[in-house]
Amino acid sequence: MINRRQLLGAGATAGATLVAANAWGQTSNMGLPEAALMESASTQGPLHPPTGPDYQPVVTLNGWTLPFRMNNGVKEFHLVAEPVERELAEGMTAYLWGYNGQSTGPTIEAVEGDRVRIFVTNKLPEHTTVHWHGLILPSGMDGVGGLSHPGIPPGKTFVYEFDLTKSGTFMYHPHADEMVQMAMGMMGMFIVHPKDPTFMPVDRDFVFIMSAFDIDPGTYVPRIMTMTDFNLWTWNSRIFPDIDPLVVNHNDRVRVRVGNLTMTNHPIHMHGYDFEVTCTDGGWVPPAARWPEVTVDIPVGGMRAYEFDAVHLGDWAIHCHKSHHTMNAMGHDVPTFIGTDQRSLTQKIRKFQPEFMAMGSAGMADMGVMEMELPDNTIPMMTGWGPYGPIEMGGMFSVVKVREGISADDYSDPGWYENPPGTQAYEWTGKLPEHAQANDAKTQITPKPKSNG
Ligand SMILES: [Cu+2]
Repeated sequence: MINRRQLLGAGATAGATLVAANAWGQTSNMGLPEAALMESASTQGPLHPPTGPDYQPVVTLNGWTLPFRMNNGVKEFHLVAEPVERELAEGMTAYLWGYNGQSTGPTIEAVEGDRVRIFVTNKLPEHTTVHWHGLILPSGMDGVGGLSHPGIPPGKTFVYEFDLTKSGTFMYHPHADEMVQMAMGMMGMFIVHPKDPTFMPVDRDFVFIMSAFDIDPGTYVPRIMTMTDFNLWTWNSRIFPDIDPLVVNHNDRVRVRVGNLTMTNHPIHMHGYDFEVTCTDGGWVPPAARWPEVTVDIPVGGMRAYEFDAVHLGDWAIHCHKSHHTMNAMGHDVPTFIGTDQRSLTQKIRKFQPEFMAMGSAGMADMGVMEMELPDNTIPMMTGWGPYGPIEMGGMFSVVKVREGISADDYSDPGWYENPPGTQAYEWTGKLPEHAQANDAKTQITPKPKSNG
């Protein structure tokens, strides 16, 4: 993390990513707090509070927490709304709007009972506001442009100030030219920790927010008018295979908080465990009102937090269960070829284009294996390699990695899980029962037409 003055002084060197959390503590003047800036799209470790009541800080997947400073008992933050360049995955960068150098914006963390003062500087070419989704606050602080207060003009700074009356998981986003500004990636999470540190403690607390973009392969700017046909489904403006894993120590109590500011719901499914929803953006769910789940549907404009005890070692997939949301940009006009014989067509096309390869006759898994030529600035629709071959995923997919001996603040990737002997599926090479033997080497995928008469 670096502040702007240090960034300019350092000649904007890449790699100068972690300075500044306590630089603010030293800035004890009454002026505008320095706006911290993040250069990197990789997950930053938890930011333990330098002052005030202690709490277990959250870890934002492929994100970071905004530092604060104390000023006469008020927690001060500085958000800068501005155009950013965000690496969605290695090989694909998007020109988005965000906060403090990234989209999505930094996570804000504070404690129930805190008074917060949040400076918002607008470096966008049009007005903006910040709405504090789910927080209980005075009407004039609610951030609805034209209703709560005038929009923040370009180049101006507004101040929001309110008491945090309840703990929980909230979000922030513009409520001014909302369709454009949210389609461009402006959003972030707002975590209010309970005042009582013994209330529902966890060892690991992950946070991410879901957003969707429509960016044609080879281009950089999202189509802002898209209503439903998005082609990039992101967690914290990041897509598989470059969403970081959720690294967990064996037997940790784990909370995962997921916000949804896309325009459709996302059923988030986690393998290897059952879990309970313990919090919504409305507040904590009392124990008697919880039930077991393995998939939790996150509604549009909503948040769900769920918890589990990490008793099962392994590499466990976590993903949206809408299968188009675990794909990267693709042509939606690709016809279905399953069961068709493309051989004669291939011969004809190869007269004009010798490298032509027909795809899709037996499904689309070949897309995950082949290195097709792609335009600049896009990544394949199905991609990612695991220890046993192509994972054939994209978009909203990651892996929960539960291991022995991970130390408290370590979130670095431990590599792939080694399955103990005798606990992995394997090829059967013995004799098959009669009815399971194929009568032809070629598997039949379409029924033979019945003869008439
Ligand atoms: Cu989804």
